[in-house]
Amino acid sequence: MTAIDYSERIPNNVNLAEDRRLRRALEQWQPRFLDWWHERGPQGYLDAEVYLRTAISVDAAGWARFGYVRMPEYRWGVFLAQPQPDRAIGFGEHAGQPVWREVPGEYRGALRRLIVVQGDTEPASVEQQCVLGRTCPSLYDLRNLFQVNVEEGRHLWAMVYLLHAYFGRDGREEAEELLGRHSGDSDKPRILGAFNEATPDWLSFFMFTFFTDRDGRFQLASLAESGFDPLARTCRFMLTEEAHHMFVGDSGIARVVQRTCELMRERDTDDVGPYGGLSLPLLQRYLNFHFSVSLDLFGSELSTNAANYYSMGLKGRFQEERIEDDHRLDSAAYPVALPEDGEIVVREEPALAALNERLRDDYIADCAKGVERWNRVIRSANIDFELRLPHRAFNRSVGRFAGMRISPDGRVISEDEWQRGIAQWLPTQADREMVASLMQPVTERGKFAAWIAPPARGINHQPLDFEYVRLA
Ligand code: BYC
Ligand code: FE
Ligand code: FE
Repeated sequence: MTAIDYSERIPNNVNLAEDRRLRRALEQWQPRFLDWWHERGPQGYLDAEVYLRTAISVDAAGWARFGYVRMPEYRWGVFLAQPQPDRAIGFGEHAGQPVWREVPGEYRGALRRLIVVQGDTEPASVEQQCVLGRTCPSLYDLRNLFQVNVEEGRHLWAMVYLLHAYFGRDGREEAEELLGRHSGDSDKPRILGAFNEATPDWLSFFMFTFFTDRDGRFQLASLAESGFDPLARTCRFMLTEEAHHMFVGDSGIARVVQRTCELMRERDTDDVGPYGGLSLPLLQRYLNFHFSVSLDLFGSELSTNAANYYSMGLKGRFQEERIEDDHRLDSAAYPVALPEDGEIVVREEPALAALNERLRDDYIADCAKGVERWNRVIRSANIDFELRLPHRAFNRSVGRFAGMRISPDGRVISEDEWQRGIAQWLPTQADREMVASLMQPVTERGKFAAWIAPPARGINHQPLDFEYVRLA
């Protein structure tokens, strides 16, 4: 049940061999995916051999095999977590009923929309990161970038499988469109805002994997609660891959912070720019940007879409089964920060409508833990500086705070004050140029760029000077 069949053209544990129609449909989509990968995927490393992990089973223990792979030959496939026997729908109007193994007709449109939005983000991130290989700070980091990229590619496969297997013709059309929209394209952009932003440098990449992949983690966790069992099982397996993406961001920023602190102490200055480091205020500005853009991904504070997804049993709360309430929320309330008469006030709102905000709260709490880990690095260097998450209303483009002028500490401010503050709050052109100037590739084994500390340990118990990527 858990073993993955690698003798198939499309590795899978969904018995593709016995579903000829589906297999043929996916085999027709496969070359388009590969064309897309060549055109829009990692640039310049098609022949490099990369030390990647590949899923060999969906068991929690030992699902990965490590070995050298040329990325275009990576075995992208369809892997679902094992079904849970007698699983019942955990929330909403159908709570307690057996989960759906087919798409419930009345919810077809809503479900397809959720799957398409999820699927759209995966290739978008690969497109956003396609030029980073050229400026890698080490072979270790280059390998991690590519690991993230191939897994986001596989996440696209996961959603395309659902579209093909369960949505017939319009599913196939949506699967095509997932390769037809492109990040930042003015005619056919990706669906969600953050996925049309550029990821031009490695600081942005680490911030992205910390903040934006973390939205992925929370969204996938909510979808893993779904009453539509194939979606739940797909997302459960995706979450095991997502953990590594979180690690890349978390440890990446921690290593940048560590290097910055070392330079500050060595040179006895806050301004480490001239010595090839990234100053703490600059890191704070990047953090502000990526956090606020990622908060937008949760949608409006009050959303009938979110309420419907929940009542329909399609998208749950984070760790729904651990929450002790009626799992219907018909009369429950939830506190939501909202703008009112030029102020930000917290009001009790219907919990159903506030589900996006609730997930955003869970996300913010998780981000705060990561920031605290970075601050521990700063404190242990005896430096008096604290990185902070800006207020949730700062720099928002989606929801009730969209377009409002709100300072990082959560004050509603005038346009004038905003304009005066912005250069301290968000990355400036000079910051971006400074960061870009540091992005000189380092591809010698065991060597790391001067703006980032080496990691504590290698991948899969390999040493730091392991040849994580064999350049062609
Ligand atoms: N940009 O009712 P509302 C990941 C639209 S990341 C542009 O508040 P709803 C990954 C919205 O679609 C995880 N448009 O929204 C990370 C709606 O449009 P319609 C991705 C936006 O539906 C890194 C309208 O505004 N997965 O996996 O409650 C690397 C009203 O909004 C945005 C998911 O998101 C935006 N930011 O919530 C790789 C899970 N926000 O219907 C991968 C699936 C909202 O009026 N998606 N809009 O035309 C969902 O659950 C929901 O679609 C959202 C939005 C939470 C995104
Ligand atoms: Fe993903
Ligand atoms: Fe990810």
